[in-house]
Amino acid sequence: MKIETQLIHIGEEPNLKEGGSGDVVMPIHLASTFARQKVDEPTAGYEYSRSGNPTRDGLEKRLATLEGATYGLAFASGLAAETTLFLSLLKTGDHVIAFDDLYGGSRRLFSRIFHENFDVAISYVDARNPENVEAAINDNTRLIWMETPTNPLLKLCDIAAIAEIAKAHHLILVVDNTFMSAYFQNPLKLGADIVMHSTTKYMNGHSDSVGGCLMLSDDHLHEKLRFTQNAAGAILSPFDSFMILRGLKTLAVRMKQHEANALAIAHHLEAHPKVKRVIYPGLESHPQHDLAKKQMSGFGGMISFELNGGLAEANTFLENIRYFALAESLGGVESLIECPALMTHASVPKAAREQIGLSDSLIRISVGIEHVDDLIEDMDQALRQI
Ligand code: P1T
Repeated sequence: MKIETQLIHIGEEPNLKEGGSGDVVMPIHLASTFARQKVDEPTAGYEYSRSGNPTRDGLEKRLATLEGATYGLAFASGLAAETTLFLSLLKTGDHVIAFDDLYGGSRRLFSRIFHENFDVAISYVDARNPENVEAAINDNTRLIWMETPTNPLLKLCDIAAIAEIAKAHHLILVVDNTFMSAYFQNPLKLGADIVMHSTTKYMNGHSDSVGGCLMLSDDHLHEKLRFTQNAAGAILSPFDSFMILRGLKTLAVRMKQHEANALAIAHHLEAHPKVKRVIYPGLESHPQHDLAKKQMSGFGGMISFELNGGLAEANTFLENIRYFALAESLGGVESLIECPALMTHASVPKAAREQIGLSDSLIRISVGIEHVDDLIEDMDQALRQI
């Protein structure tokens, strides 16, 4: 089955068995608990909604299929998925290697909670070069955490090359695939052990649900994650499970349009005299354009750029843009714009931001699926105000 069909049918098959209502859309099962006949007899499949819920099950099944995984697990946010993963697979004294460019909230979770409170050591490395990952491995290393393309600088790491290093050293490789969605990149097929998404972004696609997920095929790792999903309880609600099942149905058509719009805008900005540099994996000027073509089937809808000048020019631009809402988050049908150093990545220490090349005036856009002519016209009028 092709992904366009999986997106619509997997996990949402009408129940035509006796007593089934045949809904063509997954019902929202709001029950917190499920009855049984006798205390010593198993239930009809569900006991308590933290442990398992039919709406969430449908979503988890679809999520697994989309990444070519055996198992999918859904959580209350992307960070809840990350927290569950760390709680399940690490203990005090363990060491994690992470890309030095990550969503600010992921870095805050790793450094401020797991490092400061639980003594998990974290090395942030420039993973564009896989040798930097290998060089950071020590006797306590357990896990490699990659985001590719990264947020917000759209740096890439070679998933297959890092997966080889992880295998050779018996380490778990996790890839945060949020920016590409399951439509444009499938890290498990490139050798990663676990894929993570903030479903808040492209997977749901409409900026109206917060969620996260993990997909994997290893039975042993799955057992640990499933145990913690229930034991720690950071589960996705039935309503949000329904929302993501609904949003996913259009993932393929949305991603194609996000990409087409982003490519046109990236080219337009690159040629604009008031723009200093444009970062988009689909541009030939992106230093890792060849790797992007190799491991992704599209380039996505995220662009970062800098204007000539500095913060004052960036502010004028942000104050005058109309169709791009000045807001955190990404991956929805509507275009969004933000300034990472002051917004999504404000929790990353300034020295760390400077080290990775994240300037205060960098602007990040999440290109929506509006008509691209309107978006370009809007950018041009805001640029004229500078
Ligand atoms: O917001 P939440 O659903 O908890 O997901 C966290 C997260 C994880 N990974 C990546 C790559 C992300 O971009 C995010 C959330 N990012 C934003 C809110 C943002 O504006 O970048």
